[in-house]
Amino acid sequence: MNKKLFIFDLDGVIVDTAKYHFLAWQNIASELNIDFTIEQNELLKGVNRENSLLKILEFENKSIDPSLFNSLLIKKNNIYLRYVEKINSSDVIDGIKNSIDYIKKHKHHLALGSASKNAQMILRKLELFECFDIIIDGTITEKAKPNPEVFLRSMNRLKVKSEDCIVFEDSISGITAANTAGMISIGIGNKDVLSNANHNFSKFNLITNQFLSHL
Ligand code: B16
Ligand code: MG
Repeated sequence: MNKKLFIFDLDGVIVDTAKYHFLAWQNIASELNIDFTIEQNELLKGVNRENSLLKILEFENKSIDPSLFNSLLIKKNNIYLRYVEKINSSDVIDGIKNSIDYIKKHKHHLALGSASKNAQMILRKLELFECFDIIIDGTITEKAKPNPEVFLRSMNRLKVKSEDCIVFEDSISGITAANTAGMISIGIGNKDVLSNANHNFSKFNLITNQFLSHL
C-alpha cells in the first residue's frame, strides 16, 4: 500500500477556534458599522487575515484607509489571542487523537495545512506540535486558500502523489484548494455548505479507522 499523506486544517478541524475568529471579526465589523452574519462568516473560514478584512469590507462595499486597515488587523488578532489564551489539550476536537494514532500506527505522513499565523502557538497549547511531520501555515505560504499552495507544499516536500493526499477541512476555500490540488477532500461540518467535498462528516469523531483504511 502507498504511503499516504494526511493533511489537517487547524481552525475548525483540530480545535474549535473558528468561533473565536468569528467573534473577533464581529467586533471589528461593528466598529466599522458593518452587520456581519454567521452566514457571511462561512465565506471567511480558511481565508487569511488580510483577505478576511477585505471580504468584510466588500460585503458592504466599503473601503478604508490603509493605516486603519493594518491597525484593524492587529486589533482583530489581539482580540482573538485573548480568546485562545486558555486553550489546552482538552480542547482538541473528539476523534482527532484517534485518527492521528491510526496515521502514526500505519506509518503514513501527517501534515498541518492552515492559513493561520497563530497555528504553531495553538498546536503547542494543544500539545500536538510534535505529532506533525510537517507544518505549513500562514507564516510560510504566499498564496492564501483557495489557492492550493498550503497543501502542495507538504505534498512536494514529502514526495507524495496528489491522489495519495487526504485533506480534512471545515471551509469552502480549503475544500476548493484540496480539489484544485487533485487531493481527496473531506469536509467536516455542514454538508450543504461543504457540498464540493469528496466526503462529508458532520463531526470529526464520525470518521472511523475503517473509513481511513479505505482511502
Ligand atoms: P490568523 P485554518 C484560518 O485557519 C481560519 O479558518 C480563518 O478564519 C483565519 O482568518 C485564518 O486562519 C488566519 O488566521 O489570523 O490566526 O493568522 O482554518 O486555515 O486553520
Ligand atoms: Mg479551518
